[in-house]
Amino acid sequence: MPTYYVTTPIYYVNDEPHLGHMYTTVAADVLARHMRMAGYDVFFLTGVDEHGQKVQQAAEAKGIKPIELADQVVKRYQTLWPRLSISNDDFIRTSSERHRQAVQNIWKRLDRAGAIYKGMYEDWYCVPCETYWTETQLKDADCWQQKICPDCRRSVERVQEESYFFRLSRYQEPLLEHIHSHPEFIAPESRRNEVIRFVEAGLNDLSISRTTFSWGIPVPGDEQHVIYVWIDALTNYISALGYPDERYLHYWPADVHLIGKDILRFHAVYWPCMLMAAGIPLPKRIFAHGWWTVEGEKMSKSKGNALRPADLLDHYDADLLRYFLLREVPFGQDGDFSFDALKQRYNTELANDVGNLLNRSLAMLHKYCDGILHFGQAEEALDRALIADIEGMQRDVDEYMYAQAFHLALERINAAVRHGNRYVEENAPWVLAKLGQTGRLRTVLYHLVEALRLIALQLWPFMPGKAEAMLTQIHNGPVRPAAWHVAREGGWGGLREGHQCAKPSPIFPRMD
Ligand code: ME8
Repeated sequence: MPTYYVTTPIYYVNDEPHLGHMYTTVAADVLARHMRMAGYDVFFLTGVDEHGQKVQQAAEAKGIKPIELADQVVKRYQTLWPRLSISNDDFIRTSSERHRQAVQNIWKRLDRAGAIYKGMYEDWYCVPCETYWTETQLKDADCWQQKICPDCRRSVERVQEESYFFRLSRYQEPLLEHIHSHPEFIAPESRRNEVIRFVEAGLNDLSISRTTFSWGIPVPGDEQHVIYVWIDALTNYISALGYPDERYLHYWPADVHLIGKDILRFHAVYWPCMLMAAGIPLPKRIFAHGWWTVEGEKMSKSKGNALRPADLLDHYDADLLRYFLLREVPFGQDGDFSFDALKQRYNTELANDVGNLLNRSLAMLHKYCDGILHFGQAEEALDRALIADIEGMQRDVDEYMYAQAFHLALERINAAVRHGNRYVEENAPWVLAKLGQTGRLRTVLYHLVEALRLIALQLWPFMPGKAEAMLTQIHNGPVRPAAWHVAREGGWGGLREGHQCAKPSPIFPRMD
């Protein structure tokens, strides 16, 4: 069975989960579910990033130990993800022993390759981003006067300490060569160009250890130093797979690392260079999605407008939130979360289109045929067009998923739903019933319900709960799509002659 490995970033435990964390994790879940259904042996990883100065400072501010803070916040993630139907196969904590061993191992491997040397770091550091900045970079970004971070625009601090360095500069040309020979490596295109420009401007060696705080993984053989949190964090993608044990190669290299655009440089520059130096294959693809604002404003703690998924879930269905996040904004672009837009999407696309198609189809099946499906008579052009569209939907959605074009996948499914509603109008089953054309009536109802079944199957990765509810009505009993494969259950004609469907009950009631 082919494998498919998808990851989310591991989230810092200095603060609670917010909308951005939920976004990447939902996208990864949709991909994982789709790929499992497409027949892949999928590994879907998420987790938390526990080390570093930022987490240590947040713990100090609360008067507790970093590990105590981590233990508290990790619970928030671990209780949140099931509420959002996240089907991750593992959850990595960077404070775990398996992770520590992997990080120290990769450090030794880099050292043996001659990619590490000791020196002095005398420049700037942004704690919120856990990023080093040179004076020149601050000046180039117009941040020198205020001494602020070019990325997050918060204060940077001066750091002067002994440090180990990674010979990043050595990998400038090999990295460019890799990016050019693998056009799919960084997506979307605009982000790829951004990385190329950054690398072409020249890579400086990277400071990869700190001595002025202690919350991290010690450098092997020099315990005064803790390993730079990004070297530590990036290694999660292989530590969770069992690295350095060879079994990590079952899923590695990753098929896609899903990340936000804020952490592109770490994933598309530092990580591949580290892997090249260590002689480990590079991930196949890195997809950097855009950022959400909320009701037109940047989310921030000080404004108090950071949306917390746990609060959203107290008021909105998990599936609706999942649908909205991936439907509203093309993956890769920035977008705005607003409650009006959420309601609008739901009422037009789910309540009116999908919900209506299911309700009216099952209601007519019960009214005219006691809820029993019959093949009816020979197919006509309208029926063949519907089948072709459903099969086209399956192919297109699959293609869009490989490109992480979630919004296009949903648009394509919605187009099939609209076709279904058009098919109802074109065939007017109520007229067929009146005219006593039972054969044709049965054909039409069969096509509607079968189309709905295959639409629900495509919707399942996006809205597992709602799609299961749809399938439960169609199948008239409990279903387990998690165990289904499109190649087996996804073919047209799966519903049998004489199959009894359940009575419709509203799955997408209108929201006011
Ligand atoms: O960066 N819109 O963790 P983090 C969309 N630990 N997505 C957003 C967002 C927004 N407004 N804000 C955050 C870290 N995100 C590191 C990662 S990986 C080896 C280490 C999402 O807790 C987005 O995925 O700051 C971003 O990349 C991630 O949250 C950063 O989470």
